[in-house]
Amino acid sequence: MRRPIVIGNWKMNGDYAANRELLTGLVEQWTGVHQAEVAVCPPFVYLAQAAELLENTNIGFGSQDISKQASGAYTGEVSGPMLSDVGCRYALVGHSERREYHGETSQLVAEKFQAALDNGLIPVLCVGESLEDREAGKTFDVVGAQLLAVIEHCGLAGVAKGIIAYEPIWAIGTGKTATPEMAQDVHSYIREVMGPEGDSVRILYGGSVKPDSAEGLFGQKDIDGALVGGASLNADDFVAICRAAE
Ligand code: G2H
Repeated sequence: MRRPIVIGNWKMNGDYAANRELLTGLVEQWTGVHQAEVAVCPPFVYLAQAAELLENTNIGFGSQDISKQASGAYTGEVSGPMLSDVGCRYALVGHSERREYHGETSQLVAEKFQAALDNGLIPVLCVGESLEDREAGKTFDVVGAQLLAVIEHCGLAGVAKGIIAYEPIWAIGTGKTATPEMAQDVHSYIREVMGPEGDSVRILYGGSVKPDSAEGLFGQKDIDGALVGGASLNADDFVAICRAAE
């Protein structure tokens, strides 16, 4: 039995006032006992604010990235020990925006995944193909290679301690969502690559998930929740997606 989970990826958005409004709105609407696990990933500088506003609630929080190093002369980096110290439960690794705009390779992503595990964080590994890859029929090759790099570095058992997010790049922030069937095909492939460990690992879909597309996606047997960008910046929309996951 895999517990559904919905994670909001705020990307580089927010400020103290807007975050307060968003987080207090979420807390108000997500009280009580829920089947779905819910978390948000604000920018690093607002993690402490999230820690304060989410204290003693059933909403967790995590980071959007993590350094592969634990400490030292790495200007601008934020380490696993720091993220644990501030109360993070999750760390996103290998988001396509990190791979594309910051040159992150699958090897570096694998090291970041391990750094998260080493610090008691749940890594959320993002994988996904570009439109060009999809049109060339290379979706499984690309997603498989991204996943295998982490399996080789952290082992199947290591990867199974994390969460996998399938995010087709062509669906990110574009308003184009993969159809539930398209997403299901890739989720089922990911589970197959994971072998016996695949039964328990949670696989999220990400890419323009909105309240009206969530239900169809969550109806698929291998889709265990969502990594939500744009729609996670609005409390009503985000909560509607969380409810659809239950
Ligand atoms: C994909 C997703 C969140 P959005 O990047 O990781 O963003 O829902 O805005 O496409």
